[in-house]
Amino acid sequence: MKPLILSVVVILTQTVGSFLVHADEQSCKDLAALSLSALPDAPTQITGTRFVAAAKGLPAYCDVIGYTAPQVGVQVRLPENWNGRFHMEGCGTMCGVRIIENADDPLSRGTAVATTDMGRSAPLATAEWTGGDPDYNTIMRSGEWAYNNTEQELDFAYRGTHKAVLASKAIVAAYYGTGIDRAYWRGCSTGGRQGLMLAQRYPWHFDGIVAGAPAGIEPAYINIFWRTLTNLTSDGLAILGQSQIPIVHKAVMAQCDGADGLADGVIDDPWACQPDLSVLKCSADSSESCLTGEQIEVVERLYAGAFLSDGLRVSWGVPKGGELGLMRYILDEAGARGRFEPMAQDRLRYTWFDYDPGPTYDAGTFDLERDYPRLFTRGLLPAPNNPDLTDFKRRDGKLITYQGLNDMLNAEPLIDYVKKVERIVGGEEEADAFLRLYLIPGMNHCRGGSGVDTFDWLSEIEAWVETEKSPGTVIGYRRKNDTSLPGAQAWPLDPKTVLKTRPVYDYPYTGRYVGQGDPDRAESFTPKPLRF
Ligand SMILES: [Ca+2]
Ligand SMILES: [Ca+2]
Repeated sequence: MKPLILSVVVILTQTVGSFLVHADEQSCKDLAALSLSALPDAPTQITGTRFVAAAKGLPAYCDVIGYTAPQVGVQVRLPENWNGRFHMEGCGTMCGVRIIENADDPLSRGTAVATTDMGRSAPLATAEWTGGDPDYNTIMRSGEWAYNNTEQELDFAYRGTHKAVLASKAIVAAYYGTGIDRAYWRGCSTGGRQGLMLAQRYPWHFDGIVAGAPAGIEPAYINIFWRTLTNLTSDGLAILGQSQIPIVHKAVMAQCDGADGLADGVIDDPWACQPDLSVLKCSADSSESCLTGEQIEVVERLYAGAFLSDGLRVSWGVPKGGELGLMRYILDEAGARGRFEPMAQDRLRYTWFDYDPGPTYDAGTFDLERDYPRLFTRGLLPAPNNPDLTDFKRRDGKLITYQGLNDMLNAEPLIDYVKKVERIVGGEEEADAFLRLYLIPGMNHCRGGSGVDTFDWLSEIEAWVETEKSPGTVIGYRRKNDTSLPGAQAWPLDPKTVLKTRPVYDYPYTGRYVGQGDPDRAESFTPKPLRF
């Protein structure tokens, strides 16, 4: 191995000499000739470079695309007047795309940014095809790529991200001719999963990691199809209808929203809310906005979560206040044939069983008792559930994780995970030195919902890593007409675009309205312990 490593160092050193620290058109053009074929563990091919002039709040930068073996797509943007930081942006769902614009905010600050497709790319219907936004969803939510494809599943699980980090860092170092000062990861959902996986498996890659709503800590997160499954009769017909979900939500909000001190559409502590569902029950003279006894039993099961017959919990319940998220899983009206959310169906067909049952598999045939224990070879591959972060801590790494309390992916597995980390590193105080968990009332999966959903996590993690200023209470924002992607907004926010602010606290606290003052202002809230 030694000669190979040495030869790469020589290649990099030679290349470095011909590049300038500041980006310019010629050095960007020259970068296309950079040979990284001998980069250990990540033989890399640059497939294109282009120099982009300063515009729209972004500095001039060199845009680089390429791949690392076997076919992990990488994109890197190298700004002029580089600040020495490297930032990598996570992906979402089943990835397969590179949405590097999500890292525009660090790029605007002079940070070199990168992202990866996690080991597979598919032809993207770009804006020219759709007449609007690129159609990322079709690629990101389809699972056919994983059909009998262990290599790419391994890349999706963790190897692809690791290789993309190696490739991106090598490109940054070669271009600027000097090493990276600080490296940061940021992502949510699958991006949060990537972040935790990096802290667990490759603790030397990043100094600071922001891992939002990490997917799959609960291995083979069956809630994405079990919620459909538990709503089916033995004939496969939907019991609770989609149009009844808002009725349930309204009843829960009526009982729990104001009970936390402020009727603002947000339940501050979902675990403190124990709604009386009998108010929903149809009586002899009731209207359409009521439920049958059988439908109320479904709602009770949905809140309780899934268990095996020996009492083992295998999935968590719908968060109180987050009921509208069920409309993704209960797609049909009562009595109609129940259909499964397509990505949930694909997970079962192509990613979780030892032998992919393939395109004809019907999630409706899943038997919890028989089939759940069969998901623990492949289903565990992408699970970021190793709580031993000792090495990441020893390297002085910092980790911020967060999740919305209305998230249908459930905050409970993340809370459990953080508690396990605390035990392993020697208690809460030791964990406090490198780890923060924020739970955000009213927020859905990564963003949206009825609460605040916009945070400057990046400034928090950079300050923690670089100045030892540890994050305390963090201010969340809800913006007017918010359609932009997470991370793409410029900081500080224009106050004219802010609808309201609220503080979020390190776990186990939620915010409670103090009883006076503007309920849309962070100053009007005080911490209160959550019931979980
Ligand atoms: Ca409330
Ligand atoms: Ca497979």
